[in-house]
Amino acid sequence: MSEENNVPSVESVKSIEPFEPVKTVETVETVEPIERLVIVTDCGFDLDDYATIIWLLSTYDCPTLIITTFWKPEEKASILGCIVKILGRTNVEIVAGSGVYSGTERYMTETYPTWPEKFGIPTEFVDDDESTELENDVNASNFQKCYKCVYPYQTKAFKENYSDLFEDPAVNVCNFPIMIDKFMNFSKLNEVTVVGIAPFTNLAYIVQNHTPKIKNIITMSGWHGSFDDPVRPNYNVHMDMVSANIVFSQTKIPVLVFSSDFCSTFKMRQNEWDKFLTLDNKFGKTMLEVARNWEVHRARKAGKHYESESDIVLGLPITHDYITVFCALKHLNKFNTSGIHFAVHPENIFMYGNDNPIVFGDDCKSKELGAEKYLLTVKHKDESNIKLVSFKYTNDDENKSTIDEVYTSMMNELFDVISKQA
Ligand SMILES: [Ca+2]
Repeated sequence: MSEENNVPSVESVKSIEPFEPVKTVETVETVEPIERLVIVTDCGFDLDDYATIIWLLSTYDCPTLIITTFWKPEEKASILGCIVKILGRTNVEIVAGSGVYSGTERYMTETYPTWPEKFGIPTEFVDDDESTELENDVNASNFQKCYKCVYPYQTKAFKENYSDLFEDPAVNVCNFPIMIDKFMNFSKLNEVTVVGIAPFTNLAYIVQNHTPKIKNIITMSGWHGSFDDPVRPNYNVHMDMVSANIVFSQTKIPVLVFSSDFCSTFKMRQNEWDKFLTLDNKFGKTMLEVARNWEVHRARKAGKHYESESDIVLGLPITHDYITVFCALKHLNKFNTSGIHFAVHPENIFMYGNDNPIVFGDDCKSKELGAEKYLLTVKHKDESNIKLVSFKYTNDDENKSTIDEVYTSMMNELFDVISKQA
């Protein structure tokens, strides 16, 4: 990523002044009505972000600003530009935010020592020619080049199916000042609800620059593992822990956090997915192509051999972002929330090596392993503007029928939106 993108150095982010504490702690009781909506997304991999955005755009017709992040955010903005046009929305702006990485493998290993090796190291160093070479090789080994390849496949699917709608690029490569300008203009008159379904880099910047206009933040970025062993913060937190800390350490904006264990409890059933596999309209087929692109990546990770891409069986997709947003906006009263305090230990942000992967105890209380052994702590604190939605504090059996009911309506609503498009 070039200098012009103004990606902040880690040092400059660390030196940002903390927020002044406020006396009155606001809590999230209900998040509707929504006057204005901001969505921060890392779409381009699985179906999850697309499902969330498609549902949001078809459910709320308020002015909306979408900010993309991670690799090639400007082309992701082009994909989303297609979706906005397909859904017939006219009051949606899309801005390419910054990605997380400045492009070095060292940054990744320093900030994320517990990142599982099997996922590969996502970097910027693969050029487009190399990506193209791998495009038709279903059985390419799963190293970092393939990880990055999931995303160009999806661009290709939209470019081929919607050449009339796909603008390349839809917006110029953005930088932080432009993004913040856009955000400030967007939120000038109304308070905004921010949905964060991506790593925190862009979210941290809008929080720092425009706090008064943010009504609340809904984010899929919990704890309690299930993303993988050992127990640890989830992907979105770990991808940019410094920025996550900025969002979670402020005390002015109510934040609703959905934990990984909560999202993992909702499982798609094969019969629900089978219904999606019958989609034969252009939009439905494009979304299935997106799922196939992700499956290529999954197959490579698992070392499965396929004769061709069309032989790949589409497995049940991940829907954690969608569950978060759907439950936050429509079913929050059905689930328990718990106040928490979140803190990154600044001196330990840059942990080297993989020797001490446990970051905190499985009951979410800080574990006295010595400061050098954990990266962050999450503690219970009733009076907090950060509310965690988690099944950790409830009886799973009691929630079973609620979960089934919520999940079924969620998938039906998504299917209806996708299937009725051209
Ligand atoms: Ca996401």
